[in-house]
Amino acid sequence: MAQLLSEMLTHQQVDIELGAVIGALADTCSEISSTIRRGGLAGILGEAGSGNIQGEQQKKLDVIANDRLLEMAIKAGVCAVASEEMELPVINPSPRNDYLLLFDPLDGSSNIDVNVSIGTIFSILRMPKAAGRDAAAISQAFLQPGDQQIAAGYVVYGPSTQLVLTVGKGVMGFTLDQGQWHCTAPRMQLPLDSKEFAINASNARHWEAPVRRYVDEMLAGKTGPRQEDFNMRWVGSMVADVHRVLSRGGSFMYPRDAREPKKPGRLRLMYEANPMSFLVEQAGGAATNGHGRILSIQPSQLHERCAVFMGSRHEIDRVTSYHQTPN
Ligand code: P6P
Repeated sequence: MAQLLSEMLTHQQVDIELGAVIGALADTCSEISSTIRRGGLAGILGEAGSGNIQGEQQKKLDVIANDRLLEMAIKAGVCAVASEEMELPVINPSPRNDYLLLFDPLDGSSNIDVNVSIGTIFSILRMPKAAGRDAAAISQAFLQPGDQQIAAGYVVYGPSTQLVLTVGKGVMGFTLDQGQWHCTAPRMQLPLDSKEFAINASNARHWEAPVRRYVDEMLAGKTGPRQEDFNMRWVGSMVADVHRVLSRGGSFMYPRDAREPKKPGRLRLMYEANPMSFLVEQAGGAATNGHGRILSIQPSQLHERCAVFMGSRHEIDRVTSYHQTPN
């Protein structure tokens, strides 16, 4: 019989407080899953009629998921919460631990109304011991490199609802059944090589030369320098694409491009790229911004963005090396 989330957390000797926060988060995602599955019947599709800090139109489910996760986090006693949907962190008036929780409550929400997989992404940091407990100090405390994460994961609301989690001791996968999370993948490992890549190819004319070279060589297939045929996927939901990469290998890319040259990329560092990079590295893969490890980036703003290349190590090493060689 597959072990439950609580049993796996005990088995991995996870601190009881941290286990309690992860358990509460997983339970809230179970509730979110039930709401999503009712779709139009629950009156939760469509726009919320509000915008977020990213300048994006919020979907009703963005707001519902954010509010439920925020309520959970405050009850679980975390020190403070940051979200893609909230400009500023929310500081817990009655913290019971020194965890900082960050999340993208519903990633890929543009897919909600067309019934394509979406997900919740989360990252857990710890308040530095020396940091003050005033609002300014707590807000500043979020700005830690991804290597400082003590836990990270996502829940993908797909044909089945799955939780993929790391506490720094490998990557575990769980499947939801009647409110319980059953461990169905005790140790997810990324193949070093793959013949599958994910990128939004409609942006090709805006890519930088190293990205164009990397993708063109794969498109050339057996007749080109790679002498292999490749396959392409693009769901338009990071959680779905990265879950496929973690499950069977491949590369997931969202490079910076010329559309907005001042922006380092589209995806957000703190609650998208960092948690996914922690998972990918823990599963034996690699994750860079084209020039260095994503987990080494020192953030300067809570909602900053970065370029993302992550997946099978040999593929990410290759595309990153192309950024090192002159045009
Ligand atoms: P595009 C969803 O909005 C998201 O942030 C990621 O989940 C996804 O990988 C990406 O944007 C899709 O972007 O430009 O293909 O719509």
